[in-house]
Amino acid sequence: MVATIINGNEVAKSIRVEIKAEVARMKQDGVVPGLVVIIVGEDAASQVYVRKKGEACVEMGIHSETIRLPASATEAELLSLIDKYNKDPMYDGILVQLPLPKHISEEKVLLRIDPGKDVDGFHPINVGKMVVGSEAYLPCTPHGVQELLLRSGNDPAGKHVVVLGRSNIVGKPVACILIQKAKGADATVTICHSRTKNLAEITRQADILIAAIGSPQFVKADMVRDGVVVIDVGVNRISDPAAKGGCRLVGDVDFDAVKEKAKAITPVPGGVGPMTITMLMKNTVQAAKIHHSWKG
Ligand code: L34
Repeated sequence: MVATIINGNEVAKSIRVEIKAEVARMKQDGVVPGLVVIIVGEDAASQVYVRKKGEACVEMGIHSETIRLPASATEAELLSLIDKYNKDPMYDGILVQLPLPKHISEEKVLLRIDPGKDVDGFHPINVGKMVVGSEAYLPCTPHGVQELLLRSGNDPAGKHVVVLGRSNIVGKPVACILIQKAKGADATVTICHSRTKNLAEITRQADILIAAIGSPQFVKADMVRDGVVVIDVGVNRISDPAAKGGCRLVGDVDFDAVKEKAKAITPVPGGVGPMTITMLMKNTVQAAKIHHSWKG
């Protein structure tokens, strides 16, 4: 079997058309969604992602501001900046790009964001709501993965989903979302990680394999069964003398080999990444609707 390529850029584009139209209608009623993105330090990949978030806001008609703090910024400075935006009614969403420098506590920072403005869905209140299945801002990458599955015709209901990775940003929440008794979920989920024994035996049982470990081209063809659907969340830069700039992006999956066996697979770039940004736009618009009691 040679896989269908799930085009994340195309799926993201069609969702953005919906979001943009909705923002235009909100603006007619004087409601302008606002997002502030805070980045600390110079991490090159984070800079790219944050730039893309700002560009997407412009495209959607969402008011946005990006605050860049030096890596030397203190935890207290960051916390007081969050306090300022918690109080500012211009902003419906606050996002602090991760990872943070080591001297700043991620836990403290995420707790400080008003849960009603937590468009990343990382505040423990929103994580708790997600776990019990009540209405909450869902974390952007896991929610994007779910949308990609649905919009590519791969409903996870009743399927065996194997998740590689147990991070708070992707592995744990994606598993949590897909086991819910809900439309677009209802999967049987296995989570694998660095201490899992007989990993390939488990991944070969997957109907849907979600790779989120941050290890370039880790998933090889002999680790999947024929007809698997593969969602590759990894974004890794590897050196490649043939590529312009001397490096290129690859996922956590050995794409060229695995696509020969899969039914469908996401590429990197152009798979999950654009969906992450799009779900952030969706959450920001949702926050504005709630803050302004806008019913449409
Ligand atoms: N707070 N921190 C917070 N929220 C998030 O949702 C994120 N994440 C992850 C890292 N830290 C975060 C992102 O924004 C990962 N992530 C992210 C966002 C966008 C893209 C990838 C990861 C993306 O647009 N990827 C493009 C390629 C970009 C490139 O050229 O480097 C793609 O097509 O995959």
